[in-house]
Amino acid sequence: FFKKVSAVPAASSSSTEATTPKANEKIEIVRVSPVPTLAFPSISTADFQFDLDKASDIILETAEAFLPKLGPARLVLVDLSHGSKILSLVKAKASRKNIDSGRFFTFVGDITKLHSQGGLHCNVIANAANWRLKSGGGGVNAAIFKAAGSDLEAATRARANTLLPGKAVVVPLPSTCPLLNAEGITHVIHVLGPNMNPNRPDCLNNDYTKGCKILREAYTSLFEGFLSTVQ
Ligand code: AR6
Repeated sequence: FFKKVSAVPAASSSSTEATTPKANEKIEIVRVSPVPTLAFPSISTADFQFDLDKASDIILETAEAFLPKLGPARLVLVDLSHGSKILSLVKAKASRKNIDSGRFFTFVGDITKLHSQGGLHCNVIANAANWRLKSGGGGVNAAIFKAAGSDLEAATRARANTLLPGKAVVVPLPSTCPLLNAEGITHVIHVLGPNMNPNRPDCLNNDYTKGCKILREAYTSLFEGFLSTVQ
């Protein structure tokens, strides 16, 4: 990410001159940091079977509350396919609200390949984790641990061994990590959402009063974790 800066004062150049460097004009190339960006999957709505409509309300509500605290930083909800129901719901609800679409938007792509395949720079990604913070399983957890290699497992262990529903843990990636080198991702934030799947631990048996509270806490912990990487 580079920006071309003209050394000629803006006031002394017309708009045509500004785009056409002269022989005596100095061009200075300065490095500009990309806008801090968190890419996150929809927590709990696939393997954990959480209701999509309720989840979309909570994503919007928590993102809206956090945007003013994040400066220019961006929040991007990601899913694998253009047919994603959660992306459609969030997109439709966001357009009805007064949310800055440059700072909160949806994106279709593999969260481990957003820069290389989608051209989207995200320096932090979230993982819909399991309570043991173990690699494998399915969904986005398996994809992130696979793409990050053993570095993520070691870096995660250095921070935490388990996670409670509604909590998040921020894991900085070591310089050897393939996700950092290939995609520019500096941190993974593991988040554990509420579970409505009877075949997974801590099933809430359709108790959406508890479930919504935990999902709200999960996104709040995630966005707070992201904020800590921005500050
Ligand atoms: N890139 C972007 N989004 C993805 C990707 C990917 N590579 N893979 C899946 N998604 P899920 P959960 C989307 O099931 O419901 C795991 O086994 C997916 O379409 O990964 O919170 C863990 O170990 C969906 O929208 O997470 C836990 O045990 C979203 O990511 C359990 O599943 C979340 O789907 C967590 O279940």
